[in-house]
Amino acid sequence: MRTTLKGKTKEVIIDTEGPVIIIGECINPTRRKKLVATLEAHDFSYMLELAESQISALADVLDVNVGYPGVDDEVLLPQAVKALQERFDIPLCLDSPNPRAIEAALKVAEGKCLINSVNAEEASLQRLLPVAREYGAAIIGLVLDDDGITHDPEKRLRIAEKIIDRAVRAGIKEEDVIIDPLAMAVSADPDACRVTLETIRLVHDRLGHNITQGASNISFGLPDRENINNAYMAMSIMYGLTCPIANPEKITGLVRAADLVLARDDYAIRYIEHYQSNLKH
Ligand code: THG
Repeated sequence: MRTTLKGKTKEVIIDTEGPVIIIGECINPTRRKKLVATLEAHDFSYMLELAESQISALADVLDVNVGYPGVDDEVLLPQAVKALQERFDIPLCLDSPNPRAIEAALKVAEGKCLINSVNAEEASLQRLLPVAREYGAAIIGLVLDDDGITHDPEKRLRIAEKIIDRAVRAGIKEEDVIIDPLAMAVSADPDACRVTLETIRLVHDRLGHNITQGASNISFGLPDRENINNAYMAMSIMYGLTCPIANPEKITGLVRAADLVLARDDYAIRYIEHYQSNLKH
């Protein structure tokens, strides 16, 4: 299955049969005090620097999250999108729990964005599916519903099916629904990663949709997070993860290696390209 996203002109295809696509996570105020401080001053230069460095590290899509307590992201998210699109031709993933912010950003965005995110709560489906349809956006569907988060992978699969079914009935193409299996901290629940990996396998095998997830959520609260993230990322890709939201400076090498060993990189062309681009920096 193929999901196409677009910047102003540039198309990115997320293909369940193709190489892994990297959605850069770094435009996110989590632990980035400088981003909050500069955005509060309506200064987008640091955000643009974060975009630039992620693009150099081979991000294919940029996640844009400008939400923090006290901010009106209905105003800030569209401004951030405009500033990014004036400089860069890379598809954007609009990351906000506020549907009004998503809608305001889609109004000014060029190309075809990814909405991050919709879930199976009735309010979310009713509010966001018509918006996605109106602006021709793709969506990330988080597998939680009005009963909350289940720890049963079969139930998470059924929630994914529900989101896809409702999206298609709202006029969205099936391939424009990317499923998020809900990666959560393994420090809080020893079973968290196993449940999510099994969900990835089920969604891949039975539905064949593209799959995303936050790459570093799982290691919150633990030391030496990169080892945990890398082990989990490799297993997730094996099971069917196709477009992680991650820090490209940390993940691209692993992603290229995973594509190579899974026979998605003939003659190691992309692997070597990344190695050489690293030498230049
Ligand atoms: N699924 C979907 N969207 C998501 C997530 C998900 N969006 C948000 C989040 N999870 C993914 N994005 C981030 C962004 C930053 C960090 C983690 C996840 C992060 N930042 C570093 C830290 O906290 O140590 C700081 C910056 C850095 O050093 O890179 O961890 O799961 N659909």
